[in-house]
Amino acid sequence: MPVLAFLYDNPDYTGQNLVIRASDGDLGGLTAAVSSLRISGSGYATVYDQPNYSGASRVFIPGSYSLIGTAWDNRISSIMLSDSSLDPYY
Ligand SMILES: [Ca+2]
Repeated sequence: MPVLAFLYDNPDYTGQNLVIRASDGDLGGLTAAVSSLRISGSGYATVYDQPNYSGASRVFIPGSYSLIGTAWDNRISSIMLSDSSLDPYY
């Protein structure tokens, strides 16, 4: 299955949300607002704290993540999806 990302404005996968089916360099109203996310499918997502895949980055493998209390709460500004079964850490 292709990798998908579900981004949420609020904790616990609530609030304004976006389904990301392809890499997106500008999250619009969710820019610097994402507080929880889910990644599904085969692959991984790389998030960036600046638009257009720039700035600091972090990789998320499939799973559910709360960003509250982490350095990435309200910080994601763009996201790149990678369809791959390869582990991004190797
Ligand atoms: Ca938020």
